[in-house]
Amino acid sequence: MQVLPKGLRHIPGFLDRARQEALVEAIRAVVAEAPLFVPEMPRTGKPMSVRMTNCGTLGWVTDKVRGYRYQAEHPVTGRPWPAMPAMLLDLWNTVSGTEKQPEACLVNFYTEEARMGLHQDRDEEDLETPVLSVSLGDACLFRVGGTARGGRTQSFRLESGDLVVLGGESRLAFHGVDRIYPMTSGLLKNGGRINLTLRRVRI
Ligand code: MD3
Ligand code: FE
Repeated sequence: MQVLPKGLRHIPGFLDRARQEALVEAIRAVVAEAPLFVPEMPRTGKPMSVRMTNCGTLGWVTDKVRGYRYQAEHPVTGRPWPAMPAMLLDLWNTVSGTEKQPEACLVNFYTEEARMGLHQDRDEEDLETPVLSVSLGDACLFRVGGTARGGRTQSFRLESGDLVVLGGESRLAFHGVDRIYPMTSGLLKNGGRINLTLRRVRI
């Protein structure tokens, strides 16, 4: 019985260690310009356990009052997001299979206690172009189900250097991160996990 949604492509170990290190350096430069912020759940204001920032022309943000949205400015500094590093655009053009270019790269930083609950990504106007996910640092247990909440789910590990391309039906699949496996990668000096998701937002 099929559980993995059609169109989900997991590419283990796509990035070698040198490219992972180069990407971490590029993300450090992004974070220096656009500091990690604490996202809040809409309405309740409950802080999420993952810290975030973005690069590209648009970034995904959320707070108690205004909820989930894309905007061109950092929610704390008010400055435009840093440009998307060329390495990420190259990666997108190698694996996404689309001519459209990504506008947003959401940077998620997980400490060992951080989690991400099951959700769909549907704040984009463009729900057809694939999403590209890049994992760096400690491994995680990733969970993905179908396009309806409450269906069967399947879990697998995402390791540093893995890519996931979410095309086709999988673009609207429920997914989340159940746990981080501490000390499973030496890539980040102080441990933790970084996930990058590249997205096309506007049609
Ligand atoms: C399946 N991030 O930022 S990446 C997110 O590991 C997010 O930080 C997780 O879910 C993380 O929204 C999961 C893999 C992923 C990303 C986007 C998807 C899976 C997806 C979009 C649709 C379906
Ligand atoms: Fe998501």
